[in-house]
Order: sequence, then structure tokens, then C-alpha cells
Amino acid sequence: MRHALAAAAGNDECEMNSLHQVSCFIDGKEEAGRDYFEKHYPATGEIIARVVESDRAQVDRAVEAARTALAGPWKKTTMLERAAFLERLADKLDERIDELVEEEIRDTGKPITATRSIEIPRAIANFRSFAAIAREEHLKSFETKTLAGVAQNTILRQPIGTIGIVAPWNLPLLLLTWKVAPALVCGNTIVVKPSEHSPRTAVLLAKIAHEAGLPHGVLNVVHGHGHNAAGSFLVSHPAIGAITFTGETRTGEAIMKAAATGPRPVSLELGGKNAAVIFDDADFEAAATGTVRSMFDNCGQVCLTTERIFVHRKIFEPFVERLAVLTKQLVPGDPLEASTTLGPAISDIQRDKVLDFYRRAAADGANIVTGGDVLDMPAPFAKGYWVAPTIWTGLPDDADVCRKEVFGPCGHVSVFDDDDEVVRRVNDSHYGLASAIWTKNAQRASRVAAEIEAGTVWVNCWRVRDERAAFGGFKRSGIGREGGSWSLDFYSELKTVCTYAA
Ligand code: NAD
Ligand code: 6OD
Repeated sequence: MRHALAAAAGNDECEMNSLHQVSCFIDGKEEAGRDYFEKHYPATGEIIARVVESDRAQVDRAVEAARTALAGPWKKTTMLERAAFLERLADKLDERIDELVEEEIRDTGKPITATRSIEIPRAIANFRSFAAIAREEHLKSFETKTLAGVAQNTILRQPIGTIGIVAPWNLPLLLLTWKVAPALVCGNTIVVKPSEHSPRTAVLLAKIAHEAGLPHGVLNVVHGHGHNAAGSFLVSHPAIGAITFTGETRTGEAIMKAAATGPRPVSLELGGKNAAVIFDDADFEAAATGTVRSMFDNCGQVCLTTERIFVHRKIFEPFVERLAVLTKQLVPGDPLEASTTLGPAISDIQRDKVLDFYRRAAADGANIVTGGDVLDMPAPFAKGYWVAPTIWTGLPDDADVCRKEVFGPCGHVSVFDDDDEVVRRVNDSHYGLASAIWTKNAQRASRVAAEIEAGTVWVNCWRVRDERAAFGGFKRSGIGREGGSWSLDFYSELKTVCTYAA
């Protein structure tokens, strides 16, 4: 892989046609397109692939294939058989993990160690988890005593039809399988539109699923941009039975409008402006290490990232100093080196958006504790999309970088004096996706966790995930919950069959 990336990076005359081509996957086979767009390797900025820009006709073909597959052999499978398929697929994905890691890094420039040991294994684990959840939840039944005798109320989970999945670029395979696994186990067929920035692992997943025995047309992948392109063609297609989306809140608004025609059920996992709260009784070192992770993992490109840090006055200065020391220990570099811990932003557009926030923070008078600009990298990474991990202090809560989601490697650290004050400030946000609190006082932890307006509150940890738990956001961070039985509820039609013994 190193050879291929270096070759692409060093070859300025590389013709578009000789580049790696990322195809769609429709009705069990790869499909080329009429138009293509260029895909850059974020670590070097070089063009390394051309990706199909699906037109409306291609999206229509994918939806048609998925609709046709609903009546094929997939229709005859039971939920338990589909759960067994998910487990077989997970085994196959395990066998091909190195390819999946390679494809994900080509698209995103993520550091290999975290990608190989955490992110792709978790993407695969989604299939095993939803298989287990389906086994647990597939059948519910109640005996109902009436004057005429005992009725049996059985709740059947039946497929909705064809699900449209629109996915983001930050955790491409993980966030895709998070939706594909429960949608499949509920018996639906699927058309996926991965982000234009991270198209590869979706196609590899579809290929491996078909090699593992998934019938043609059950899982289809189209590519391209969102607005007035493949994304909106997909979500506005009348034959799509439900839409599930992860991405920005503004895009979520457009998708909800599209879902209103029909109307179709929609699940929205949207942006965040998450807070970390460090009380003076916290385990200082665990809180500092955890907060550096919650600011900078995946270059800050995680919806659960904490960009607002509140630290109790008694420990404020030493804590900020410790954050700065730990941040300087992050290792930006070749994504393929095991020692690299910080990758680039996904694109030049994202880098420029982040740098614009850096400029605004400086103009607003922030104290820049560390970072604040691009990262100067040696060749061959000098033209990659690198931004410095950045910590600010000294801004009011209504400053832009304290209110708007940056989605980059940065956070603002504020001082607080008491519990009620910090809860009020944490909740003073349009978003409510997640929060992390650090304290050794169990009573304080449970009271503050209950008061924070967020879909997930981590106490003395961050981003510990259990696929059985409900996941989603308060306020503008989303609509609905996925995870566990909530995913099965979203991806199925529930039918009650009430039977008297004949
Ligand atoms: P984005 O909204 O720009 O794009 C997401 C997807 O939507 C892409 O595939 C894009 O092509 C498509 N799209 C864009 N406009 C569309 C339209 N009008 N119709 C249909 N599809 C359209 O988001 P992004 O930049 O890829 O991802 C980053 C954002 O995602 C951040 O805001 C982050 O917080 C959020 N996010 C949320 C969660 C969560 O679980 N809540 C998880 C990951 C990321
Ligand atoms: O871990 C998950 O299941 C999940 N949905 C994570 C979302 C992360 C956002 O970037």
C-alpha cells in the first residue's frame, strides 16, 4: 500500500484515466458511471482515485434493484437466518480486515494503529452485535385474558422495504455498518450513498457481503455528492421506504424535507458541540488524558468530540498546562506508521473551514495555549490537509468557537465555580449529542449526568460504546435513537397478530 500511495503522490502527470477507479455496486456487480470526480489522499493532497458521480438514472437503477430483491430469496429468510448471515459476514470481514483498513486509510488518512485496532474491528463488530440483538428481540408475545378465553398477541417485526442510507466521512465503515447491520437483519434491502470523501469501504463491504452469500440487489452502493446530486436523488426517490442519515444538522433539515414526501420515517444523527466537565475531585491524570482523546481523536472529526471543556477553578491552571503537554505529545505523520497518532483533516475544504474558526478565535481575543494554525509537514506530506491541534482559553461562552461545531482538532477551556453553574452553561447550546464528566463523587456524577441535556453522558470515560445502548441526540443533534432494540424498531414495521386458539 505504501508503494501505491507514494507512487500516486509522486506522479504529477498521472492521467485521470489511469487512476484507481471507485465504482458503484448495483444488483450484485460493480458498475461504472458516466461522470467521475477526483479523490485526493488527505495526507499528501494528491489525486489518487476517480469516483463515479452517480446520475439520477443510476440511482434509480440501484433503487429498482433493491426493490426487486425484496421479492427474491431474501424475502423468504427469517430474522434468525439473517442474524446467522450477519455473523458469517463478520467472519469474512475479519479475514479481509487488512484490505478494509487499507481502503479506509486511502480515503481518510487516518492513523493506521487506531484504524486497525479500534475503528475497523468496531465496524465489523456491529454485525455480531446486531445479530445478537436480533436473537434477543426478534419475537415478543403477550397472553391476554378475556371473557371469551385467552388471546395470544404476537409482535412481528417485518421489513419496511428499501432503506436509503446517507453516510458521512468521519468514521466511514463504522457508521455505515451501524445502519446496514440492523437494516439487513430486519429483512430490508438497501441503497447506500457514502460520503463523496470516503467512498471505498462501502463498495468493499458490498462485495464481501455478496461473496458471503447475500442475494443480488439486497445491498447497493451509489456514489457522488449530496445536494442536487446522488444524495438528494436517493432520499427523494419515492420507492425508498425509510431514510437514515448521519451528518450535519443543516443537511439533516434538507433530508427531513425530502422524507416529508410520502411521508417516510427518518432517523437523523446530526452534529454536536459536546462538553467535557472536569470537577476538582476528578482523577487529574485520567481526566487530562481522557480530555486530550475527546478533543483530538480522529483529528477532532468525531461527532462525540468535546470542543467545550469546563474545568473547576481550583485545578484550572495546572489542568490547562497538562492538556498542553499531552497535546504536544501527539504524533502527526505518515498514516501508515504505527507511531502516528494524528492524521490530517479529510479535505482542503474541511481544513480551510477549521482554519477559519482558528482565525475567528484569534480575532475574538482567545489565548492560544497551543496550535492555532496549519501544521507544517515535511515532504511528501507538505501539501496534505494538516491542522495543528489547538487549545484556547479566555473566550466568553457566546464566542463562535464556543457555540458552533468546528469538527476539527480543537477545544476551548473555560473556568467554572459550581455544579449548577456548569450544568447551566453546558446546556446553553442548540446541540445535545454527548458529554463527558470527570469526578470521583458518585452522587455528583449521577445528579449532573441526569441534568445534562445530551443523548449520552460519559462519567470518567469517553466514547465507550455498547451497541445495545440507545444512541442519538437531544435538540438539534438529531431525531430518534438507534442502537439495540431502538434500531430494530426503526428498521422494521411492527405488526401485532392477535390470535384466539381455534
Ligand atoms: P454532511 O451533512 O456534509 O454530509 C453527510 C452526507 O450527506 C454525505 O454523504 C453527503 O454527500 C450527503 N448530503 C449532503 N447534502 C445532501 C442532501 N441535500 N441530500 C442528501 N444527501 C446529502 O456531513 P459530513 O461533513 O459528511 O459529516 C460531518 C458531520 O456529521 C458533523 O456535523 C458531525 O457532527 C456529523 N456526525 C454526526 C454523527 C452522529 O451520530 N450524530 C456521527 C458522525 C458525524
Ligand atoms: O459508535 C457509534 O455507534 C456511533 N454511532 C458513533 C458516532 C460517532 C460520530 O462521529
